[in-house]
Amino acid sequence: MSNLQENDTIAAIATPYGMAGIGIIRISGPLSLTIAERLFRSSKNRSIESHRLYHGHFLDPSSDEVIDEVLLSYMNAPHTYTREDIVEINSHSGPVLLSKILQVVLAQGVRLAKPGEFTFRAFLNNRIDLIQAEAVMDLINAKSERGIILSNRQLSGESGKEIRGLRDKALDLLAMAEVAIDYPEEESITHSNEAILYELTNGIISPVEKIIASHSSRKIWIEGIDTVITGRVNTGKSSLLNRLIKEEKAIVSPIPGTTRDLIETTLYIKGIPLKITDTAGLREGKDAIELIGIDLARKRLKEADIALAVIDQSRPLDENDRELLSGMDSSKCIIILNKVDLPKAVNEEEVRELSGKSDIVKISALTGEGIDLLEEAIVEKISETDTGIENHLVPNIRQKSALSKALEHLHNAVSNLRQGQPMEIIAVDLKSGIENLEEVTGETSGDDLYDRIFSNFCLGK
Ligand SMILES: Nc1nc2c(ncn2[C@@H]2O[C@H](COP(=O)(O)OP(=O)(O)OP(=O)(O)O)[C@@H](O)[C@H]2O)c(=O)[nH]1
Ligand SMILES: [Mg+2]
Repeated sequence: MSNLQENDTIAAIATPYGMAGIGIIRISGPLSLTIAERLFRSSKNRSIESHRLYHGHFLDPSSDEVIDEVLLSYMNAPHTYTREDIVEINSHSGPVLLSKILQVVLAQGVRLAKPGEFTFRAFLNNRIDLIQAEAVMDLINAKSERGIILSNRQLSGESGKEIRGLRDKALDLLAMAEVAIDYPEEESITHSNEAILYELTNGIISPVEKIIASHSSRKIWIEGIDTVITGRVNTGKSSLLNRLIKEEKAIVSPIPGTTRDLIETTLYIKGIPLKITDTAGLREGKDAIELIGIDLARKRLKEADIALAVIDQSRPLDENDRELLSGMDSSKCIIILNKVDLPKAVNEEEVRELSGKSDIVKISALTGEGIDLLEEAIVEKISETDTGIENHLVPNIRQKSALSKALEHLHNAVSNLRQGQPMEIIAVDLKSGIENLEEVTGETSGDDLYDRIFSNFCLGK
């Protein structure tokens, strides 16, 4: 763990910076109540009890001046977000006002909280596991209503239970393997080999595989599908972006090479969030800046979940079109023949031949013709990767990578068992697999856990 002290009192502004009706300052740690008693004067001079809301005034102790009229709550440990004593001050929200209140609080021997530190404490104090901690951020970042449902499932703790259940099964198998190591003469050993094999394959490996496969659903509902518009210069990529988002966001012009930067925005089609990016047209670049743009475009295309490859059907294919079409992965590509309002000059047969199994949709970005069909094609492409959500955990990249490592060890154990290798070897793989499963929930984790995960959280969360 990083050098964060765990027994000091921390505070942060928990609401976004800016002017609004209400802003919240959150304090967690042993000094919380003392601070509230020192800085808050309740309207009816009441003493502060836990889990109640009080109206009153927040004071500057150096002058005894009122800083703001506030509502204050105190929640004593352990029934709180962090499992420590917590005080929350609801004040008016103005940047200067909030930072003044925070400064007064900090002057009482309180440390400014780091991003995600409240949630980190909830994790350290065993109120939540790592999956739940990550789900908090998913919920805040959710890009769709279904994303909210998924995040809440993980937040409920069911996902952690599911993974711990699999870990416990692996622990049972390890115990069986250890018995076989200790009593090699026992007759029941062959029997236990088969039992281990069966349970490993059906009880652990198969559910882990299912969980890993559902990662793609997460991309769809929580993170947003990375969609890139690509194609040679002047084919109408920026016109298409504007048409899809119904806004003049990207510059459109008849001059080839208009777009150079990546133009990113979010688009919803039937409630599905897409992170869509318009890119520089592909050609032998004319100047250094355009070349940089084309490089960025190629890079983004490689990382994309879906590529919309735009061809201008009013012109014959050129080498840039051919190279693009033949290099496309048909599982993630939709070919768009644009400008159908103009006479056709492209050889459609050749497009089909070059693009293999990719879907082809004909549109006019200028008139809007065919855009509905394109949207349907996009939704269909996405649905191909949606696994439906049977299991509770829809893993993020970190969880998926730990699960994949577990899977590798479990597969090793299976093949070693089948080859009749000694139980000692099988036990080694089982142990590693168990460790990887525990990484998912955070039961075993490296020292840099805060830096890797929690430091990306919002301030005050
Ligand atoms: N007739 C017709 N013209 C179109 C259509 N789509 C785009 N255009 C025109 O084609 C030209 C290029 O459009 P852009 O959207 O800037 O093309 P682009 O692919 O982004 O171009 P670069 O950024 O230079 O690569 C503009 O003059 C558009 O008005 C279409 O469907 N029909
Ligand atoms: Mg453009």
